[in-house]
Amino acid sequence: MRIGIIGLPATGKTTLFDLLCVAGGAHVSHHGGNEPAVAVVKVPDSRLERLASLIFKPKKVTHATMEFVDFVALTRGAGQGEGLGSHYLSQMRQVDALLHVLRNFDDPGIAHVEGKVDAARDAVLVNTELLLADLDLVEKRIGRLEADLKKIKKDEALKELELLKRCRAWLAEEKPVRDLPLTEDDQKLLRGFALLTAKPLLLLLNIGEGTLGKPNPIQERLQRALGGKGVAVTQLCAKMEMEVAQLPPEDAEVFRKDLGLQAGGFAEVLRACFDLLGLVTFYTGEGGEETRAWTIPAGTTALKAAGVIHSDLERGFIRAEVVHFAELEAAGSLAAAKKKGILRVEGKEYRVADGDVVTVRFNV
Ligand SMILES: Nc1nc2c(ncn2[C@@H]2O[C@H](COP(=O)(O)OP(=O)(O)OP(=O)(O)O)[C@@H](O)[C@H]2O)c(=O)[nH]1
Ligand SMILES: [Mg+2]
Repeated sequence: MRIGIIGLPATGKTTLFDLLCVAGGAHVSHHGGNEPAVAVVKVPDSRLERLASLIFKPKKVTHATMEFVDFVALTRGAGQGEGLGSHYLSQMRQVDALLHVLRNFDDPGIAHVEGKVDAARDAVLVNTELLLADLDLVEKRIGRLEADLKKIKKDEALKELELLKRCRAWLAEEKPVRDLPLTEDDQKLLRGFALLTAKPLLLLLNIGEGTLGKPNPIQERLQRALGGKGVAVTQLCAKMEMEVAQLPPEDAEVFRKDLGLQAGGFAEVLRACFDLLGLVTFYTGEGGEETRAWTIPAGTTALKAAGVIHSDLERGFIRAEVVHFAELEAAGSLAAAKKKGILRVEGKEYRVADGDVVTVRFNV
């Protein structure tokens, strides 16, 4: 899964990106030039660590990962092709979700492009640019389809045209496509366009050091104004989190308490991304070679989950042996879990749950 970090200039996008890299032990790839940097971040996971140290004692521990892209700032007009940010709109379409960093800290030394710090206004401003970018794309496609339809009438093209016209009307009312009621077929058809306002959106308030631990009325305001299906609001002090992330773990703990930082701000951002994308984690570890966390959409069947591990496991699937992490931890080992009768045998259609420890039995 790939998350695009977006926002106005100097809101803390790169500070957040660096935090994700440091705290998430990321491998960063930067192709130079004008390409945005991409970090493959390890998802912190205490269950995985406990499985490894207490149950499986493997040679290798592999965390689930999530990718983050540090995009160039968007500015007013980007949706209509102005500014540097507009060059990246097509790359922004390639991500699975958008993480919008909103400046919510005062610092007289750092100018705000819009003059004054106002996170609620910025949320709407960037939203509008995304709406305009989508509207532009939809209109261009409508134009092309109408030209084609003059030459030959095709049912598929007519269906697409009708759907795009619905999108156009919706966007023109300044409503994001994620809120447009769509059938599954419509969704499939639209997926190819990768509309920005159809993507899940995480609004992240980058709060000032002085407001740590205090209630933030803007968070609630944003939730009310923009919240809804596929939108989440959270907050973090990127600068302070970055400082804490660079400390040895023991000192970091003490610092967090003193500063009133919520437990693991970095982990919470990742948690919010997981929830927004409807993802869950399952684990494998039998055999002792590797204990590993895997990411799947909630509701994935055991057969498809097996395929995420390896296509051979899906092809030759016989059954899955499943026990939940908490039960396995209490039992102490897979053998003990089996003895207690809590190791379940599940078939292809079983929906893997968050925290399941799974062993796939398969024909080679
Ligand atoms: N006081 C304060 N300053 C912050 C905070 N987060 C970021 N900054 C500062 O804001 C400035 C901009 O931060 P960046 O992370 O570079 O912002 P950006 O959004 O990547 O900026 P551009 O890529 O230039 O658009 C830097 O000087 C940061 O140190 C914060 O939480 N509090
Ligand atoms: Mg930056």
